[in-house]
Formats: sequence, C-alpha cells, structure tokens
Amino acid sequence: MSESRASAEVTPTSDLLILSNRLPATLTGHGPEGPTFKASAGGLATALSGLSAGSFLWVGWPGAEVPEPARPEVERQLREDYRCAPVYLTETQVEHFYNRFSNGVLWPLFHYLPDFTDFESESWTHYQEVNAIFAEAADRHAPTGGTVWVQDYHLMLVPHLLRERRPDLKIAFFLHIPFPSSEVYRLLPRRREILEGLIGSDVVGFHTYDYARHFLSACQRILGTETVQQTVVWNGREVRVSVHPIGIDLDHFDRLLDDPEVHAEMEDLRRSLAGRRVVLGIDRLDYSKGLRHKLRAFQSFLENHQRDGERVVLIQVAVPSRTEVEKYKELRRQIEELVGRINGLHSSPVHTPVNFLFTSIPPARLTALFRFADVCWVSPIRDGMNLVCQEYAACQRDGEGVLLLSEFSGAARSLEGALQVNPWDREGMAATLRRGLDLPAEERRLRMRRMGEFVRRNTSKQWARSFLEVARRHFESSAGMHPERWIERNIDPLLRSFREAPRRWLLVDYDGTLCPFAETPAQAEPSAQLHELVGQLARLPDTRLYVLSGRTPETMQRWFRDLEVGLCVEHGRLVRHPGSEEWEQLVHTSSDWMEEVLPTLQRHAAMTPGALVVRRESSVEWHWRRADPEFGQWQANELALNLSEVMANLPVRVTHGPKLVQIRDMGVHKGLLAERLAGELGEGHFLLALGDDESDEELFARLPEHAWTVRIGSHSSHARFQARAQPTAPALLRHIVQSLQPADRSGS
Ligand code: GDG
Repeated sequence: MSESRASAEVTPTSDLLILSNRLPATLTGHGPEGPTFKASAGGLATALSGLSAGSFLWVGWPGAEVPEPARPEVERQLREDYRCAPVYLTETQVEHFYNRFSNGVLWPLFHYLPDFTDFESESWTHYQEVNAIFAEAADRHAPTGGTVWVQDYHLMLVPHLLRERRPDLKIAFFLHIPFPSSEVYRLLPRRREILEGLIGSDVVGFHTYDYARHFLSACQRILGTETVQQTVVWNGREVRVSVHPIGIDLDHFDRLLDDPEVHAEMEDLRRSLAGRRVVLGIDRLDYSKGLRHKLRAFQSFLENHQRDGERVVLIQVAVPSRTEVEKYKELRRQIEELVGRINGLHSSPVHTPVNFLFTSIPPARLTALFRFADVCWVSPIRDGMNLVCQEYAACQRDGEGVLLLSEFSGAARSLEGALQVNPWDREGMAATLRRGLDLPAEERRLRMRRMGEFVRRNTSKQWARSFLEVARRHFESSAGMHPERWIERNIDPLLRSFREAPRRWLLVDYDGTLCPFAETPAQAEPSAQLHELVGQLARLPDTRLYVLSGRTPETMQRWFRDLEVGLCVEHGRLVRHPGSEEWEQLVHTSSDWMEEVLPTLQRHAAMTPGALVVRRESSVEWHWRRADPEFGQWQANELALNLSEVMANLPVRVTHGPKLVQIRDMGVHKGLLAERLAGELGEGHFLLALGDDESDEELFARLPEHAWTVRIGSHSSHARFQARAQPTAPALLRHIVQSLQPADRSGS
C-alpha cells in the first residue's frame, strides 16, 4: 500500500473530483492500529488506477459500514494514503441501491438480460436517495468551477442532481458497461428519469460508438431531444457524447513482467503444465461473462476437435463477485456442475481438462498465467469493454499467444488481431479454439503485434486524458461553462441599471423564452399568470415592452389585445408599437419563391407520418414534432439536402429550429426591430433582449454593445449573457417588476 501513498499536494480543493460507487481502497476491518484497507478489485478500479499521477480527489463508498466513532480515522487514512474521501452508506442502502437496483436491474438490463431484472419501487427509492447522497458529497468537496467526473451505472442520477445544486461545476460522466439498444433500454420502468439524470452532464462518454449511438437514440425517442452531430440538445443545453475505449495500466504489467516473482511463477507453471496446451480464462463470476457458454463450447472441443494424444487444459479463474446475490450463487452452482460433468467425462488419471479456480489470484500469478497461456479465451455474452483481453495482449512479449474474443465485448471493436467468436455458437467457438491452437507462428505474431500496438497506444492514462480533454474543450466552447456570463449571477447590476435608466426597452421573444414549448403551437397560449406578468411589464413607467415572435399578427393580437405591449411578428416583418393599433411593415418582401419550395416540402411531409407544412406570410415551415423522432430528424436532414438544390438562386435561408425546418426570406429577421428602434434609443437607455434560438441572434447582433442581451441555453451566441433554462426569463422579468415596487427598492 505504501507505493500508493499520495503526495500532500492533493487536497479536497483539487480541481478534479472522481466520483464512483466504490473507492479504489476497500475497508477490510478495524484493528488495534486503526482501520485496514485493501485495493479494490474489478475493471473500474483497475482502469482508474493508472491515473494516480494526476491531482484529484476520489469520492466514493469504502465498501463497508463505518461506525460513527471510527469515521475521523478512516477519513484521515483515506485522505492521506489514497487521496480519497468516503461516502457512508447503511447496510439497507447498500442492499437496495447496490445489490437490488444497480446490480439487480441496471446491470442485467444493460447487458441485454431483461428476464434477469427484478424492479422494485423500494430499491428505486433507495437508488434515488443514494444518488442524492453522492451528489451532496460531490457538492461538499468540489471547488468552485471544478470538474466532477462521475463513473458508471450506479450513479446515473448524480449529474442532474449535482447540476441543480452546483451550476458552476463542469460535470462529466462515463459509462463502463454497454448502453443497450433503445428497444431494450425502454423496458426500464424509470427510463426517463435515468436519461434526465445522465444528461445533467456536460459530457457523457462510452467505450464504443454503438453504445453512444444507442444512447442518442434513447434520448431522442424517450425524451424527445434533438441530436446535432455528437451533441444532445435538451432544455437549451448541449450535452456532448463522446467515444473513448478504455485501456489498461500498461506500466503495471511491464513492471510485473520483469519481476523475479513472476519469473518464478512461470517456472512453476512450466513444470506443472509440461506437455499441455494451455487455454486461459479470467472472468469475474458474472452471467454476462458467458462462462457457461464457454464451458459448453469447451466440452464440444474435447468431443469433436481435440487430437489424439493432445492434452489441452482450460484454466478458468472465476473471481468471486456479488456473492451474496442469489442469481450469482445459482450461477456458481451451475458452473461447478458443468465443470464436474466435463471433468467426469474427459479426465484421465494423468490429465484433468478443466482447472476451475473460484478465487481471486495475486497479480504476479495472474501475469505469469497471461504470459504462459497459449490461448486466452474471453467470450462474454456482453461486456462494456473487457480489460482481461488487453492485459493478455500486453503480457505476450514474444507474440506467441492467441486471443479468442467475443464479438459482443466492446474490446472486439479495438482488438482486430483477435479471433472473434460468437458465444452463442457453441460449435463455432469450439472450431475457433481449434483454429487458434493451430494458427501458424507467423500469423500469431502478426495478430498479436496489431493488438499490442493498440494496447500500448491506448492505455488507461491515455483514455482518461483524452476523455478529460474532450470534456475540457466542450466546457470551453460551451458558453454554459462561463459563470460570469450567467444572467442569474448578474441580476443585481441588471436591476440597478434598469432602475437608474431614464428610459427602458424590453425586447422579449415569446416561444421558448416567455413561454415554454408545448406539444403543439396552439397549446403555448399564455397562461393567466404570464398574461398578468406581460401586463405588469407593459405598465411600468418609462418602459416599452415588445414581444417578438414568428407567429402571425392575428394570434399575437388575440393574446395581447388588451395590453399596451409592442408586438413584432412573423420574425420581424411586421411591428405594432405599444399603444398603437396599426401594423407597420418593416421590410417589403415578395413571396414568389414559396411556390418553388413548397412542392419539395409537401412531398417530404407526405413521406413522413406526423410531419406537416405551415405557410406563413414570409416563411414556410416543415414541422416534425409529431413524427417519429429519429425518422423525423432523418427526413429533416434529407429535406435540407434537397432544398439546397431547389434554393440555389432564391433569396431565402434555411434554419433548423426545435423540430422544424424553416425557409425564410433573407431580408426578414428580428434584427429589423433593432434597426427600426435605433433612432429612438438615447444615451443611457436601458435595453434588455431575451431570446432562445437562432432567430434571436439577428436581434442580439444589431443592438448596441451596452444592451443586456440574454440567450437561453449554452449555445454560442452574440448575446452577452446566457440563462440556463427557459423559466429564468419570466423569473427575471418578475424581478424587474418587483424592483420598482417600493418595498423591494433595496434590490433583490
Ligand atoms: C467493468 C465492465 C469494462 C480479474 N480477476 C483477477 C483480477 N482481475 C482483474 C482483471 C481486470 C479486471 O479485474 C476485470 O476487468 P474487466 O474489464 O474484464 O471486467 P469488469 O470487472 O466487469 O469491468 C468492463 C471495465 O468495467 C472498465 O471499464 O472493461 O466491460 O464490465 O483488470 O485483470 N486481478 C487479480 N486477480 C484476479 O484474480 N489481481
């Protein structure tokens, strides 16, 4: 343990915080000298162990219940020896959150075994509760503006919970297991909540493109999010989805391979396994690892493919895992029975074909086995990535070994040199094992070299660095990560400048800003409360309010007829100033071009159930809100491609809004209102513009520099400020109303 002693530089104020269910150190007991720890087992602990050079704090559960009086000492040791901080959980919480929900529902479902899931609302409640505990711990330890990297399926609600508590944080999430096809994912009773939890992150990472693709698809289908390239757009935020296959801690194996202890182990193996071909399996005893499939295939091999006089031994290490869970106990029984049957049928007085070890083995022996085995057989029925196969490749210094690898592991996407197997094809696997044992030396070396290159290039350190680098770039490029630009943090100066100005102008977009989006445009009618707010704003002294919209004059007039509010409609084509009944045309346009584009739009609508075409005065729109989310998006892209040909010489532009494609006259935009009002704006006037989409950018761009321009969401924008979500806009306007009321004059 002494080599992992941390340098004192890492304190709870480190910029990076890693949050995972288990800490890399497990509490094993309390001796007279205080608590004792051992290194935690499993893929995640192995993967992140390579990160030790970085400066970060690791927050998680120490693997056991810690009585109150022992806590200060546990905390001290964890902090000083491992740079860790504990999260305390009770036995009941662990049982429900960890065993029943994380490992009893999420794990099997995400590994495509829905029949193994057992959803209970009580466990779900505990999952929520424990995720809240982790979010609270991250909140406590993370410094302002720091980065929190949340790991794995146990903590999928944390990103959202943490964002609510700490909007200043940069939040990244990595899923170490597969993200299943949306058809399987949607079986999950709490599918929506889990997705909402995840996309509270700024960046979500997966091992393979397939998992990322499934995740995007689930977001689109279940939440109705939009996907722009590798980004999910949701509630005005952009969540980057990224693919990073995890690697191993290569230095660890390089060191071990030169260790005399490993050489001694090798000698031992050479002696005891002389004359045998050795096939090695190292798996946690988990049903996802396909142990039964492997054993059955090995039985077929012994029956149909083993040559006379040949002695092939399968050394299968099955590391105990989740031993208290009934499904795992049952699996162990089944496997031991299978091993017994095979050995009973195929053993001789001098040879036992299956050597089954239900135990964890020390690193030196593991490395020696990796170095020694002729074949490593990794055939999970599903596996997020799988590190064992990479470790085998790293230990094959002479390149003599052969790897059999399941096509259902994430690693199959990266390790091209492996002989791929389908664990469900028993005969096929047996035949591939035969092929592997017979592979000519030259081909073995060639294949192993290709795998070795990947493993050397793509270490766990590299994985973490590249993921954090993508996250950093995303944090920098998304305005959402600059707290100084959040309007929520600038309310006081805004209100001050509002109160002190001799005259004030409020230019506020309607859909998505004043009012949240609704299922259909008609449902976004202002509520009584919103109508009241608009009225209050319109009545403020020395204040002129304009509501801007792409809607028709009729609709807006009907909604706000009784108020002295300015209306700017059809994206800036028409304006009605406060107190006036007249509509003024801000630009003269021709709609001749519409005849040319309408047939294309209508053709695409006819081919897309749920899509419809809306013709307005100076624009036409292709809406797909009610279409299948993925097919709708597909058809919208297709339409944009076709339109680019039709529109080549027309004075129009295409914009993509929320579930709509809009073709607009180039001369019509909301910036026309800014140009129209420019002459009336005087020295020291207060100017506030609020908007949520691309069409508001023309307005922001044309307002004077001192204007308070605010865009909702984290998109890059001409606006000086941003609001995190739509409700901020009416809330801000309420602050403005209150700021002039005598009781609140002291500020907010
Ligand atoms: C999850 C995902 C993903 C195993 N037995 C012994 C031992 N091990 C070590 C191996 C390897 C690790 O445990 C197992 O890692 P895997 O990746 O194979 O599997 P999971 O534990 O299921 O990990 C997986 C991983 O997270 C990382 O993202 O790859 O897909 O399921 O390092 O060597 N180590 C020692 N003795 C053993 O007996 N010392």
